Amino acid sequence: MKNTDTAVMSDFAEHVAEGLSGMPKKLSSRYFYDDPGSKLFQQIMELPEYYLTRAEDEILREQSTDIFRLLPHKTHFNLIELGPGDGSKTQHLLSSLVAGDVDFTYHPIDISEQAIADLTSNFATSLPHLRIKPWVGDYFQIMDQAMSGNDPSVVLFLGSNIGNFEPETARRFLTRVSQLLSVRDRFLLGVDLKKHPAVVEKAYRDSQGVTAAFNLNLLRRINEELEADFDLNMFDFYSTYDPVSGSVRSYLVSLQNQDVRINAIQRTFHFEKFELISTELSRKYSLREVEDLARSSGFEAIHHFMDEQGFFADSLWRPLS
Ligand code: AVJ
Repeated sequence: MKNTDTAVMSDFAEHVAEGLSGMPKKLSSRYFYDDPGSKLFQQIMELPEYYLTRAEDEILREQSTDIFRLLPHKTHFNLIELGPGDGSKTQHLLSSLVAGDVDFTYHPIDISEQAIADLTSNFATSLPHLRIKPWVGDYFQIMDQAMSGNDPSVVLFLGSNIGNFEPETARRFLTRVSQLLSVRDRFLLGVDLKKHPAVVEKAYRDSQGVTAAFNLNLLRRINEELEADFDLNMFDFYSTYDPVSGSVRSYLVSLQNQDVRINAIQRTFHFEKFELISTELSRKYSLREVEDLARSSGFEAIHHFMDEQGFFADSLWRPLS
């Protein structure tokens, strides 16, 4: 391959080349969310085993006035959401703020242009009075711009998306957020809590195989976007939960000795029979760990809003300086 070709390689191509060259092989769940992947995730949210979405929905539906009461702002503020997806997570909170005549502008920020377009058109119908300024791009660059005026901000990072980060990466990410915020700003973090391990295990190994399809979709995406020849029948999905660390780890398993060609990067990769590709971390925290995470990233946890079963927390944080 010529150097000029490498220079124009997409992020995705580069990621795949690097991830499949390493030992052990890995691919990041960051790339799960192309259009078919986002549809599969929407199906996951409806699964009886996937308690996360319903638990957080319950919190944001039943406690949005309590949440709002703890926000310091009685004048116009920016409500900035990192990675809103299709907006279904935030719908309840937004509609109760709109119904309460609260003065705010909603700034959804997503890396997916499609996600932002869908969310914007959904909210145009369901919440016509919502003042919305949608953004596509890098969270930190855009937060900086969205917060540039004089108004205070509330930043949302919901849905246990933080769970996809290794704890150290989570801390670095949250520290960067705290550095952008001032003392009058607030941060609301959606965290999936440690609970009976059997409940967690089932949520990531559903009986309909949607979670498996969600992971396998990554190989289909590589086939389509990078001209590869993964045989999806020759890979399986597997996940484990370690209740001590709170880590659900997901994998694709090669079911035979096989070679896969990826034309776009002009590489062939060998997979041993039963070799794993690591795909996702979905980390669970205890409330103690949430508070430690807040403190070690420049925040203080003010209040944990929880569902009835204590499965999930939306934790409200204030920056320390
Ligand atoms: C969207 C990252 C919160 O980790 O629970 C669902 C994605 N993976 N089932 C999660 C997911 C498998 C989900 N997050």
